[in-house]
Amino acid sequence: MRVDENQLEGINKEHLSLHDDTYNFLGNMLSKQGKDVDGILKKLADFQVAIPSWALGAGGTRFGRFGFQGEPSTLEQKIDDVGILHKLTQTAGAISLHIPWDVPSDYKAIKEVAASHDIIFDAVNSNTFQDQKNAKESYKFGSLSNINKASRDQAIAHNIDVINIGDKLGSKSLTIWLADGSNFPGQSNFQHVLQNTEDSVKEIYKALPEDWKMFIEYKPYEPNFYSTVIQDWGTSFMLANACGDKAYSLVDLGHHLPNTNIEQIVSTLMMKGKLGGFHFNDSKYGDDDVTVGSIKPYSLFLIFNSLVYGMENNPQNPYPAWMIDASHNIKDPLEDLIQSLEAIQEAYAKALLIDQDQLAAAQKDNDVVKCQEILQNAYRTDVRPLIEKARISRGGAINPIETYRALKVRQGLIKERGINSVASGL
Ligand SMILES: [Mn+2]
Repeated sequence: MRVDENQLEGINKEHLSLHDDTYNFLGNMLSKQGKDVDGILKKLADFQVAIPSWALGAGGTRFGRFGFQGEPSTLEQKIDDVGILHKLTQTAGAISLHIPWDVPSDYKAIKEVAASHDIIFDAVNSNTFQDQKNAKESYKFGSLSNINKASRDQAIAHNIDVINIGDKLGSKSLTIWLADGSNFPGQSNFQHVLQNTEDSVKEIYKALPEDWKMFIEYKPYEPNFYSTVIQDWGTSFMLANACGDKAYSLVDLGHHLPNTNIEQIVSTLMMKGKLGGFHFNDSKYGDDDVTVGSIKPYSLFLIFNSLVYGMENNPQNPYPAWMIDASHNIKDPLEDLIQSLEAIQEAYAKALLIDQDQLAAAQKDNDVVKCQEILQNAYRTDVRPLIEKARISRGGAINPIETYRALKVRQGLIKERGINSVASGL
């Protein structure tokens, strides 16, 4: 199933007059404020977010999973789904594979499918949070931190396999997230498990190709409920430093305790040149993994303010690898992802409207009210016509959700794959 270009253009024509009116109004207003509208449009059009291969089917909770009809059941079909997202939004030009859920059987064929959709392979993700069939060692009591050396060695070997698989696809980075930790006080020695983890990630780092990066993700709790070995950005940063220049921290928005100041963490990591990857989602309580921007859009905007500042002022930090890391329990996964992509672009566009020179001047004067006005003026601007403009400049849909529904994409997928297809993974 592919989006038909003629049909897409036909639907765009119906929306074009309203788009032109709203865009002209906004564009004129921003130009009068001295904004570089063309520069902002280019940044928006260039911004690409990877879609993880495990997010294209229905997610679930530990209480159950409600399937979604027409789910992709092969890696080819998952790439096709990202192709649909990319065609409509022009923002999803990459896929992030999860190994071993999505090991290609025919690398050449898989690369061709991706290229036909204009999609590249972003970071590859290892999995040492569950035992695979026929695995010799168990991760029940940890992987890279396990007190048992054989388990650690198996987890190290798996990560090296993942690098080799990614290398064949053109990926340039490995993301490590560990479920390792303990459920009860006294269960493990904090120093020993951290030392084991450091030794293990250093072993994996040795196998990293010269032009690759390694991202170390952190999370405060879950699946372990007493302690997590890589619990916060400081631990991740420390491990990345222990490995070397190609190792970085990865910030996942859901991996913080409530009310953590994530925008400050982003600033600190970028100042130190160590923010390598970034996972988008939203949450109310914990690692809820719901649609980006659905609960705390202002926080997302403040985080983007730090990201934009870092991208413009911290040449020591590489351009971050962006990915959506969300789960779709009750929505059509593709519609949910379109909503997330829009929310990301909206927060980015608003952050790009912040006048950094004015803000610096107000900070210098300790004019607290002015500082807040500058941020909130940007936040209160309805930037959607800018995003539409960036999207259609690349051949995308003016209104992706409406177009997805008008084209009856889900119905087409169900016809192609059946109502009972199940996506592998979560
Ligand atoms: Mn994540």
